[in-house]
Amino acid sequence: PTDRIRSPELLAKVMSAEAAAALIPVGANVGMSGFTGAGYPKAVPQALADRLAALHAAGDTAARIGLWTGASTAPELDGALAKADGIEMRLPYQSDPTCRQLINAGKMHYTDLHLSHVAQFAWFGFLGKLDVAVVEVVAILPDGRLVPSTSVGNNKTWLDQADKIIIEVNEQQSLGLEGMHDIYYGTEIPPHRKPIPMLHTSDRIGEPYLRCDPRKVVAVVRTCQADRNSVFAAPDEVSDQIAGHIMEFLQHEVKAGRLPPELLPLQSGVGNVANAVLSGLNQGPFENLTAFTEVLQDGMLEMLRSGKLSFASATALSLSPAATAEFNANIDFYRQRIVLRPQEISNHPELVRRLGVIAMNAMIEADLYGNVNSTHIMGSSIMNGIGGSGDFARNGYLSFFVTPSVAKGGAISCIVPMVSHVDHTEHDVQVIVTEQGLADLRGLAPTQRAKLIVERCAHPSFRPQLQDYLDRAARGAPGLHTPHLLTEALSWHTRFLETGHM
Ligand code: 0RQ
Repeated sequence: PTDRIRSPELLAKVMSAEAAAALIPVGANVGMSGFTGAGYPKAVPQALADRLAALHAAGDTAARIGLWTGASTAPELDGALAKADGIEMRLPYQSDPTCRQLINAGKMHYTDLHLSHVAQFAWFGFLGKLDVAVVEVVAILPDGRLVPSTSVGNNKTWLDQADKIIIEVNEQQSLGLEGMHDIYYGTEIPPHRKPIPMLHTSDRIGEPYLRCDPRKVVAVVRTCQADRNSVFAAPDEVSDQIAGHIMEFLQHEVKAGRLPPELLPLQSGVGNVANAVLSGLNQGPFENLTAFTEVLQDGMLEMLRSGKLSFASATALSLSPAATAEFNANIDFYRQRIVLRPQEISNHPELVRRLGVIAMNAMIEADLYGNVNSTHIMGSSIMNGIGGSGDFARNGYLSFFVTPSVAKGGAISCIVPMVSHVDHTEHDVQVIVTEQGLADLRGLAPTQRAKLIVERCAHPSFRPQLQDYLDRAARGAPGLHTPHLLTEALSWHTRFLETGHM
């Protein structure tokens, strides 16, 4: 099957994954494709993990690489390299259980970055030298340009910056993806930056292919394996209640004239609550919606099919196996309605601000004043990472953060006196939603925010305790703008660590 590798020069570089992995120097910084389990290389990472494990067995226990990606990947990439203890530094986002365990055991470094920052930090030289790019594509054109796969992520930057390139051509990915991507090459480094010429989510401002210097390509590897494609659970009652509060609020905002009837471009994080909100929107009164988001989940495909959503811009697909089959079967329909962009564009603060994105992201906990922790359990253990939530939350027209009001069967309140780690400051958080209700914090002072968050969002089993903290802080704090009892502010977390209950 040579039809997918149409450049004779690159066809001559086809080799096994093992031979390709042998070309990656130990200690190299390696930029791999992959974003939320889509479009990641399937064979070279495992072969590299085997090679590093063999080096460790032979006594070279320090043999590792720096691993940079778009966002989270899959067991064949993060999982394989982490199990081999082959990662020295991981960035910018992960959600792999073995990675998480090593990071929290202090055995792997992890730099948790805003996803829009990654590409420019690489150009600025802030992350060190990128040595090798390993990128999955759908096909190679005769002139060496690449048809991107199910995610774009940072691939443009990896291909530009790396000295050596390894390409995986995955014959499992649909050739119908050709034409769905829009790779923008106009980003310059300050002081030469120009405005990004995009006014609507559907604007195409770049090229459908990734440029690639064939002289840098050291290996081409054939693969034939599907993306991770995890299944989403059907929305549970809590997710449905959260979605219901958001739907009611959006209708209220339209009535008040603060949102147009077709709303503004939607960004939604990944997970079950996000899918529940999308299914709420799919049954709701709004028409001609658009999305300017990172990841396209099953829910967005349903909305495109029903016509509720007219267009979606993202950097990656993250579909269940059933949705993938449906997507591939109707790819000509979806190509008219979906564009996949580099993540520096899908998450760009300039565009998020200009388009007026409605950001909806999940969190671990929020505090009485509206600071949000999206990444850390009990202050010190990483869960996943900030991902794109900060890109959208700070710059969006409206920013929602959602969570069930309690975790771990009610032992933990997700509304606490003070968050144990801050990802989104009170200044970036406008609306907090739990299954209990919704707190609209816009224009409120800290004490007004706190009152609303306790009343609307806290679980009844923790509400009196939170109110008591607020009352005592109002009497005992040295300042009454944001009243806190500093010796007590994190006592809910320490109590949980000591007793298993907040
Ligand atoms: O742990 O599975 O061990 O029970 O945290 O919680 O409720 O299943 O929620 O899967 O939606 O994840 C913020 C982590 C939420 C995610 C976060 C425990 C809880 C469970 C997961 P268990 P849920 P979700 C665009 C946007 C940052 C990136 C982002 C995330 C586990 O949404 O990573 O926004 N966001 N990207 O039990 C202790 C609490 C807890 C708690 C929940 N208060 N204390 N544990 N848990 N609340 C997408 C990208 O950027 C790619």
